[in-house]
Amino acid sequence: MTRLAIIGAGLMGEDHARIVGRDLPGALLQVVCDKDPGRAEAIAKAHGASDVASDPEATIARDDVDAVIIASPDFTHAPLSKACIAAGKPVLCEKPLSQSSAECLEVIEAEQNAGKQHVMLGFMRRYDQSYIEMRDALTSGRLGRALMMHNFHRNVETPAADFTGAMAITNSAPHEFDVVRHVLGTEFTSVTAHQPRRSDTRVAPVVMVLETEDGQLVTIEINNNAAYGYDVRAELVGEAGSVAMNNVAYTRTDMKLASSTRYDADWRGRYHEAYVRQNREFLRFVETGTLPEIASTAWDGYCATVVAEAGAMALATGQKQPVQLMSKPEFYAGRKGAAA
Ligand code: ISE
Repeated sequence: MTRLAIIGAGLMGEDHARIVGRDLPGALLQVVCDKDPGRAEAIAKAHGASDVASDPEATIARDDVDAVIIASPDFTHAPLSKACIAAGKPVLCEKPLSQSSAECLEVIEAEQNAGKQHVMLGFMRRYDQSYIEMRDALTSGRLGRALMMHNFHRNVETPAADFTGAMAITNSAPHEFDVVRHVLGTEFTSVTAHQPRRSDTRVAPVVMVLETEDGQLVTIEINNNAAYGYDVRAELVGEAGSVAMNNVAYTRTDMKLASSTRYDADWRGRYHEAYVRQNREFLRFVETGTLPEIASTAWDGYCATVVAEAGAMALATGQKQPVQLMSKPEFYAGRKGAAA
C-alpha cells in the first residue's frame, strides 16, 4: 500500500481525498494536513484518512508518508515541491507550479540536483479523453499538419470580486497553455491579449492569439464571468480536417417543446474522469519510479508560467510579446510532446 499525504484541505484537497478514498486501489490516505485543524479533521473523517496534521513540512518528512499531493494555496506549491524533492518523495502538485518563472526554475534546479524527477504537475486536462483524441489525430497523421487550435474556457463567475484580466491569464489560462503545448507538441513563440468592454465592473473576457514555433496559430478565450455554466471547448484544425471537443453531458432533457442539457457549476464534474486517471498515473509513478509519458513535469510548469507572464505583459502593454523559454535541460529531454 502506498501511503499518501494530502496537503491543503480546500476544494481541490477534498476532491483529491475523495479520489484517493474511492478510486485509487493501492493507495492509503495516511494524513490530511491543513493550517485549519477543523477542515483537515472534516476531510479526514469523510474520506477515511488515518491522521491529521497542520505542519506541511513535518508532514512531508514523516516516515509513514510515501508520497504527497499538494493542494494548498498557489504560493506554497514551489516551496512544498522543493520540500518533497529534499525528502526524496514523489509529489503530485496542483497547478501552477508557481506564478513566477524564476521560482519554477528553482524547483527544476532542485530536481536536477537530486538526480531524478519527483514532481508531477496537476495539469489534469492531459488525461481528458477529448484532448487525448486530438493528440492521437495528430500523431497518427490522420489530421495532416496542424494549422490552428481554438480554445474557450468559461467559468460561471470569478472567485473574487477583484479578479483581473491578468489573473485570468495567470490563473485560468495555464490549463490551455499546457494542454495546447502537449497536443501540438511545440512551444509558443509570441502572444497578444485583448479584452472587450463589459457594462459592469466585473472582469471582461480575455482573448489571446499565440504563435508557435511550428507556425500554428492558437486562440484562447478566458471568460471568468460567463454566467451560464462551466464550459470548456476546443477545436484542433489540421490540413485534412478538424477535431472538436463535444460538450460533455450524460443526458439530455426533452420537455415542453424544448431540448436541454446541463452544465456543471465548476470544473470538478467536467474533469472528474481526468483527475482519476491522473491520480492513478501518479500512483503508478510512485510504485515504479517512472513518470508516465504524458505527465506534466516541473519543466512543463515552467513553460506554462513563462507563457502566462508574457500574456499578462501583452495585456498590460497592448503589445505583442515574445515567449522566451530557456533551453530545455537534457534532464527533461524526450518529454516534448506529441509531434516532437
Ligand atoms: C481554475 O483556476 C482552475 O484551476 C481549474 O482547474 C479550472 O478548470 C478553472 O476553470 C480555473 O478557473
